Amino acid sequence: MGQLAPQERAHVGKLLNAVKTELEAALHARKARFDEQALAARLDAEWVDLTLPAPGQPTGSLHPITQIQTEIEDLFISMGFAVLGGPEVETEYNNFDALNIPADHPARDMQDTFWLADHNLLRTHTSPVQVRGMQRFGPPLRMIAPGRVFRNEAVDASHEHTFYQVEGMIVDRVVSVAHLIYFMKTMLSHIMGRDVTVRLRPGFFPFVEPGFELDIQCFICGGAGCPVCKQSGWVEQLGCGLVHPNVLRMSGIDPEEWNGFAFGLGLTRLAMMRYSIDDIRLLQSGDLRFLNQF
Ligand code: FA5
Repeated sequence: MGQLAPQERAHVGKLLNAVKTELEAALHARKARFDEQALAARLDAEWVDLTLPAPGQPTGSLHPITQIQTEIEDLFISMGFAVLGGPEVETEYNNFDALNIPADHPARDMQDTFWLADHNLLRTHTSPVQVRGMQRFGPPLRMIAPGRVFRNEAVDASHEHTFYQVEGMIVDRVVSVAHLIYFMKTMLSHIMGRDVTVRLRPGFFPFVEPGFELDIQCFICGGAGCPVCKQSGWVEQLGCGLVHPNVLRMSGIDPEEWNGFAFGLGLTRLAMMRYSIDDIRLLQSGDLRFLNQF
């Protein structure tokens, strides 16, 4: 403008103003159109059909151990057993003494124990519920007791410090190892959904005599040997035996008149066998990618 002749300035100034106004108007108009288009696109994308049914909550499912526990409970109820519960904090007496494991007995070392104050402990097995069952109901008795147990041991692929067992017990007039085998085969075949082959090995538990470890033939390899059964063809499932007369006597039952069998099944290990889970730590990891599969 400075270089223009004074008489031209007014004219050019007016012209430039007109151009500026026109450009600004065009810019605003285009911006408004873009805004409109963006809004239309958003309304299109975020459109909600209020007539559709609501999507609903995603459903959870029962933990695999709970599923097997429920199946075992239903099976034993159908065979006339009561399902009993017991506290996870137990007395030393119920967990050990009443099961024929006195304070100085080396068998106490078989189960590394979380001790609490005043001769209490976190129960190391479900066997103290045998004691509670016998004392509460007396003979004849058919009971199972599923529950959580605790051991102060190093965790690895097949050992947890917190795991599940199912205890079982019959006290009646004439109970034999044949009865025991029948019930164990029935239970394990039911859970595995097929006939299982079992074998008994001598096993020491102070509360049974004779005592056994019961193995099932590995159904992952059919007995040929694989990593799950450590190439032996057999997998240990439970301890069992005929109830020791001292155990009956201590709970006020006359062993001359009554006898019985008892078993303690590792429920966590059974779940691993049924679902071919190769690491026990997965079960209590809380990992939804694992749990969603059940
Ligand atoms: C007992 O606990 C006995 N009370 C079982 C019993 C009951 C015997 C009645 C006779 C009569 P044991 O310590 O072997 O026995 O454990 C029983 C089962 O629990 C084992 O076979 C195994 O399947 C499981 N188990 C033991 N320790 C662990 C662990 N750290 N993690 C996972 N499962 C375990």
